[in-house]
Amino acid sequence: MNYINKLFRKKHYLMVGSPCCGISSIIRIIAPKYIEPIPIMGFNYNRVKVNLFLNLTCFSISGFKMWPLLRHFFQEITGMIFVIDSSDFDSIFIKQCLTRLFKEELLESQKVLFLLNKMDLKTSKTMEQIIDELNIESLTREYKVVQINALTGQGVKEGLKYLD
Ligand SMILES: Nc1nc2c(ncn2[C@@H]2O[C@H](COP(=O)(O)OP(=O)(O)OP(=O)(O)O)[C@@H](O)[C@H]2O)c(=O)[nH]1
Ligand SMILES: [Mg+2]
Repeated sequence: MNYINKLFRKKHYLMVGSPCCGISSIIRIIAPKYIEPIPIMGFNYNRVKVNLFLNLTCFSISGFKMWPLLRHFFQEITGMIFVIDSSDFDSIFIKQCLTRLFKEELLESQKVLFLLNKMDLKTSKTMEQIIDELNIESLTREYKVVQINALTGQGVKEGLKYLD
């Protein structure tokens, strides 16, 4: 794809992660003017228009009850972001989420950007530990792992360039 086409192509990223992983903080960095709606019945879902060419659909995954609703958006997706709270995550649950996402036919050709958030905390695991625990290297699709701090924004925009 030439540079001009790439620049004007519409992009729509799916951003998911466990509750409290830092999705709202990342949205604040990417789209500071976006106002989050109040979650309905505990369901945390955001559709963010970042600019003319980029939309985000964001969910916290706390279980799989809402999955049928999630799937409704998969056909629009041009890239996936999986946010991980590096200081506190349940690797069994995250692996379940990844398996579920990667089983989806509509997401088959999508690259995945792993954002390892909260890297500033002393309790955070290292990138190597997380890759190992989640067995990320065994993935059979294109991916990139980037460390971020969603409070300062460090790493967020650079990471997103991977999905361009
Ligand atoms: N130290 C540190 N704290 C962070 C970072 N990112 C987010 N937090 C904190 O983690 C908590 C959860 O962040 P949110 O951005 O609300 O996370 P969320 O995924 O939107 O959470 P829910 O919508 O409640 O599921 C907040 O107290 C943030 O201030 C980070 O990079 N470093
Ligand atoms: Mg949130």
